[in-house]
Amino acid sequence: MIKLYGSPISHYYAMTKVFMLEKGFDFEEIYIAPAYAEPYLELSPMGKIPCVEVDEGYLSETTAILGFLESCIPDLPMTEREGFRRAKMAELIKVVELYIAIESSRLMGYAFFGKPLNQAVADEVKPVVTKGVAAFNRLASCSPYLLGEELTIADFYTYYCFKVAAPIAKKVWDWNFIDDVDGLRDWLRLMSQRPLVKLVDDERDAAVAKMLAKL
Ligand SMILES: N[C@@H](CCC(=O)N[C@@H](CS)C(=O)NCC(=O)O)C(=O)O
Repeated sequence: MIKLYGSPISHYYAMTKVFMLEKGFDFEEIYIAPAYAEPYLELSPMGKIPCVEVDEGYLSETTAILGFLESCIPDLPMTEREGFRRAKMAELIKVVELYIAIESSRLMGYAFFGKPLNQAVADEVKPVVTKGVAAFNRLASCSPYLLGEELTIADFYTYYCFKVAAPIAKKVWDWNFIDDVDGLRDWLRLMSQRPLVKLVDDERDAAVAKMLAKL
């Protein structure tokens, strides 16, 4: 059986778990925090969560994990099948990852964990995220899903990245970037109403509340 390593606090873990549930995988969850020592580096060479253990070996990096899992159950497709559309899906995911998620996460300590704001970082990140959101607005159709009629990996990936990036932008720059993307609020509502997304969101909210109570 596939093993999913990580913690429900992680939004990357949450998107992987939701995807596995939506695809109908049978899997076991194994709690682990990010770790930068052996033996975990054997599983996840950057020490990050999540990672999975499948028959063929260990796999880390969420987009790689989702891509592999998608190929295991092709009869419930969550990837664009036609080559160019598949590349457009990858383009959208890259924009979210590189210019919105990773950049805004540099301010996570301030937004969520009471650390002081590093104004220099905030000033550096804002123009990148601004361009990222504008690019996302060009690429995403939100009618009703990000790439149109079909639900794809991009929907799960973006939903969880934005659940973290949007509150960061609000706290740091008082900027509600969700309102800058046509149809995004309706898409967020649509995604959040999926029963399996609700389930994983509730688990993550509870785990985050528990962690914050300990700080
Ligand atoms: N690029 C990685 C990012 C995963 C990631 O950043 N996970 C966080 C938890 S949400 C983590 O492990 N943080 C510890 C670290 O960055 O060393 C992926 O796509 O899986």
